[in-house]
Order: sequence, then structure tokens, then C-alpha cells
Amino acid sequence: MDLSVYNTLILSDLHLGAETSHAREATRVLKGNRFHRLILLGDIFADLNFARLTKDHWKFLGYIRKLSNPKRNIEVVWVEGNHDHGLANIMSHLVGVRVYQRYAWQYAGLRHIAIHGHQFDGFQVNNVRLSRLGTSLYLKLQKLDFRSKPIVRFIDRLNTRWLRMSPTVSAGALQYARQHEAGRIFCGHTHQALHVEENGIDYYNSGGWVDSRLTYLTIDEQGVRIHEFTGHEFNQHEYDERADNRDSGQERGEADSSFADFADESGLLEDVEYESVGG
Ligand SMILES: [Mn+2]
Repeated sequence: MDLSVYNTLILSDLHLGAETSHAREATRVLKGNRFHRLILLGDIFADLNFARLTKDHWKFLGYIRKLSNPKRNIEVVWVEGNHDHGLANIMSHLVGVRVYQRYAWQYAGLRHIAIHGHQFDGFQVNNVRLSRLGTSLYLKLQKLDFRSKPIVRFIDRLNTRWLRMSPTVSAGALQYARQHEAGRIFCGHTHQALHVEENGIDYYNSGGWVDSRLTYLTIDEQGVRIHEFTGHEFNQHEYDERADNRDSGQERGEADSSFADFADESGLLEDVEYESVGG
């Protein structure tokens, strides 16, 4: 992977807790890149049910906690999505990250705004609960291979609604950027990585980590780039290990083991030691 230091790396829609979440791959992206700022642009969680988090999901959270350690000098920002909604307090304590509804910063002479994007999806605004259910259903159905025609038609309709959401969010975001005098605006939510330029304003969507395309954004002096994680970095051993993790249902339920993974990855035990010496 690229070893240059990015000003900002943006990742969204990991949906931790969902079976389709590619948490392991997302952790590899964070470990394989260097950046001054990390923006988790919403829907990092699928819902509030922590029992559904697998070993890899806890490891991702552990690594976020590690990155947010002040000694690392990386600004880690969590922007709330419609699935993350209400997690702000829990997350700031668990992983030590500040949570925002939207985050704005200045870079390369331009105002940058990061906002999840459900705010621009008319359906979502008045119907958070229903749409949350819709997303989980959509993610579940995507995995299944149906033969039944009515169900296929239903999935097609759901897909169409999903695809229509992408231009709706980009249009709303561009309008929002214009109103707030931003040169660049970043969203997630649609699970489709995208770049749209309109009258000198750039809209970028970071895509997601639940579909076949796994994408993230980087910002540096060369500009903004959409990256696709291809998985070429994997070797067979890691694939096997991953398959093992998916199969071990009992292990997934063991809170002790999950917490150990989280603590291990985050350096939590080192912190405890450090704090007890300092205090
Ligand atoms: Mn969303």
C-alpha cells in the first residue's frame, strides 16, 4: 500500500455487527496507511446490539482506540450516521473518539465538510427506525441467492430505491456545501463511492464495507482519491484464518474473548499500567 502520509483518510458504512461487514479488511487499510486525520463517516455500527460483534469487529474497535491515543498525534473523528445514532456517548468512552453530527475543517485553502448523508435522503429524515430496518433487510437479502420470482422482484425494487438514493444524496450534499461555502463535501450512507463536480464544488462519497466494492477516500496535496481495497494483500493463510473465524459461532458469543481482542488491539492494558503509575 501507499506509504505517503495523507492529510485525511475517510471510511464509512462498515456496519459492525452485520454478517456482511468487512471489518478485517478495514483494519488492514488503517494499518497499511499513514494519515494525520481519520474520519469515520457514519454507520460504523449496524445497530446497538454489541452481542453481534465478532472477533474482527472488536479488533477494528480496538485499533481505533489505539489510533486515538494522544501519543499518536492523529485526530480521530466519528461522524454520526443513521445507524450510529445515539451511540455518541458510548463510543466516546469506549474508543476515546469525539463524535460529531458533521465535521468541518480547512485544508488546501478550501472549507471541507464531512456529514454522513442520511440528512439528504428524504426517506430517512422522518423515518429513522424504518430505514434502519430497511438497511438490515437489504444487507441480509444481498447475501442470499433467491430463485423465487416475487422475492427477486422485491430485491430489484429495493435495489432500485438504493440506486436512486445516490443521486439524491449527492444533489442534497452539493446544495448544502454551496449554502455553507464549502469547496468539498464528503458523505457515506449510499454504499456507492462517487465523485461529482458541480460549479466548482466537489462531492465525494466514501462508499462502504458491506458490498463487493470496499472503498475509502484519501485527501492530500494531490487532491482527493477514491481507493478500492482489492484484497490482493491477503495470503492463503489469512483467508483460512478468516474462514475459521466465520465458522466459530460459539466463540463469537464469548464476551471475555472479544474483550480480550479489543484490549489487546487497543493497548488497553498498557494504558491501565501507565495510568496507575501516573496516578
Ligand atoms: Mn447510513
